[in-house]
Amino acid sequence: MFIIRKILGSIILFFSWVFTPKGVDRESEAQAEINKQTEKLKLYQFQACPFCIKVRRAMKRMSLNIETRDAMNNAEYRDELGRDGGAIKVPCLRIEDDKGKYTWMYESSDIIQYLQSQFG
Ligand SMILES: N[C@@H](CCC(=O)N[C@@H](CS)C(=O)NCC(=O)O)C(=O)O
Repeated sequence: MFIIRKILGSIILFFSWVFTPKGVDRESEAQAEINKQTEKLKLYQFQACPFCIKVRRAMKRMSLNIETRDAMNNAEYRDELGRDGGAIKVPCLRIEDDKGKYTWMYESSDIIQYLQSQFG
């Protein structure tokens, strides 16, 4: 089972790489402003998870530079996700508000909808 998942994950990653979406082009000032806003966002994810790939492709289409955190191989990020997010399930977007409070958003479709509402 592990091997099959590994192979399927690699195939999905390969096709996602071949068909990498083109990002939106912005004026450098507008992009810099968006980069500043996306510093408050962190995407907890697994590299070959199809739902995470879906979110990363949406980020690419919107040219969002959001830090990704590997919750499979990095024990610190995995612990944070389980402890503070509530479940070790990916993708999960950690959103920091102006007061430094975090909201943990699960579900790929909800994350994409949120990003589109903010930056789309
Ligand atoms: N409906 C969820 C599915 C997410 C999902 O199943 N993620 C898997 C990795 S591909 C996961 O985190 N599995 C661990 C678990 O459910 O405990 C979404 O669209 O985000």
